Amino acid sequence: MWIDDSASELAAQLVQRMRLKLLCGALRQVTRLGALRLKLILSVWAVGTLLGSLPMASAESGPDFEVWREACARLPKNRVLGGRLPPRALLPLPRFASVSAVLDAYFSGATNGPLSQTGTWVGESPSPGFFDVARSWHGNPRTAFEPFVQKRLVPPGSQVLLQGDLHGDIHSLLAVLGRLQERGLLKGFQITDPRFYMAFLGDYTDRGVYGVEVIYTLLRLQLANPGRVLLIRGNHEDISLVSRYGFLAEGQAKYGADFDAAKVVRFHDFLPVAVYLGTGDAVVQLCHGGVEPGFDPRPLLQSDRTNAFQRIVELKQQVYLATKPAWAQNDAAAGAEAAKWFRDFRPQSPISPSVIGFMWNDFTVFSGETAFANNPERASIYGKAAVTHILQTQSAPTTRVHGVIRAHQHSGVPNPIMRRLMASRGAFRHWQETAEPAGDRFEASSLETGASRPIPEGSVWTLNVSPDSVYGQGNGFTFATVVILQIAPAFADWRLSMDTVEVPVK
Ligand SMILES: [Mn+2]
Repeated sequence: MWIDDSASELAAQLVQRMRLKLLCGALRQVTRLGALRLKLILSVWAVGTLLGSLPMASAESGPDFEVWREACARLPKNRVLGGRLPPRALLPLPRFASVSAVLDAYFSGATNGPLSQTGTWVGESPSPGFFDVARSWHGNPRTAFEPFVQKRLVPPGSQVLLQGDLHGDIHSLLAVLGRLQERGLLKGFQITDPRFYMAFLGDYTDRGVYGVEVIYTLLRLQLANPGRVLLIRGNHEDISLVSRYGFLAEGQAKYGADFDAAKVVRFHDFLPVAVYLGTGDAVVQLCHGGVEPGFDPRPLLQSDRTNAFQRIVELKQQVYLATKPAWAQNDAAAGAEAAKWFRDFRPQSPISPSVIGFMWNDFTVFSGETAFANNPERASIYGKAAVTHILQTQSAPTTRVHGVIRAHQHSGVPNPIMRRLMASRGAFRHWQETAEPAGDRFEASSLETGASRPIPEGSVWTLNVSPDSVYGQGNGFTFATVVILQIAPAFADWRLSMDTVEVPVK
């Protein structure tokens, strides 16, 4: 893989340096009480100006939704900033303490809630170090890296918002939440309809400069609605990515020595890398990247709990290939590639010794493409025959995995999948065409674009990335997609409902 262990070593050193800076910063401030007092007065003034007279006392009582939305509305768009930071005076969270407070509340929920209860883990439970937020797998003191997946069954008749990559785009997130307010599904941060849930598919930060504000908003939503807001771990929920693609730099620029990078990235470890979501005997796989042939979720799917977890202790991709799946036999090139790249391993990080497919993998666009290929710059690309087989082998007699809904596969320049994402109003179902039409001139009218779409057996859906981003700029789109999964008693009646909301990007 193009990112190796040295990247996470580097990231660990970075966190160590930040901790040292934090300590030095605290010492300096003791000797600069006067300056500190001035800073405090300015901060209070900024909070008071931007957030009305509301105090930021605790995570639960932070600014209410409308105040928060107004403060964020003043922020210049990512497209205008082009990577620069907004003026400090406009920051809706002038002090890191506000971010820290929601993280504390989040950690309290993660370490005392369902994740820590006996019986909720199928197979091996996490080690005690998993719940010790002062440790991490990349820091000191060190704990093991322990990724996991979740099964979540909800009552039939439930609706689930699904949101693709946000990448530091607070304006699009708030536009989507605004639409949910109009539709009466949300009131402020509070879900009003007992049958409504929300699932965010990862890549919350990096590339856009409002990662802090995005995470803060997501955590406020989750804290206000325990068990109803699912945050899934994308490939950017990894210290080796956020240290390279902008988020740690954003935090440092906004908060200086106050920014506790180790604390912020520790929240990644409590996010499942996939959620099997559904009702009765039917689920779909929600994740950021793609399928992971080395994982066997059947123990989890067979458990009689409606909310349960299973660790990814070991991935056995070669063991899967040894079952001689037909796709690897019928498609010799795909079989040879798989034999070359598949391996059995215990994940030491999201990317080593190889990537976790749920976080990283992609899918072919056309049904006529090969069943398996490897992109050494990124991850693996799975075709229809391979996905059909993998979902079948990963289904349990009691619970069938009917399809995959994910995000991740975006480009800053128009390419086959980006053009189809635009034409499909931000939710593209793979394999609708067998091949790219001659001359690269596909007919948008040949694609599904309806406001309510059935979910064929074994289908894979990619959701678009938010528009106030290099992706929106490069592909010329300005809409965010509001996707709601309608869960009926019978899977054949499930629907994906699509709505778009314009995001002013100037
Ligand atoms: Mn991604």
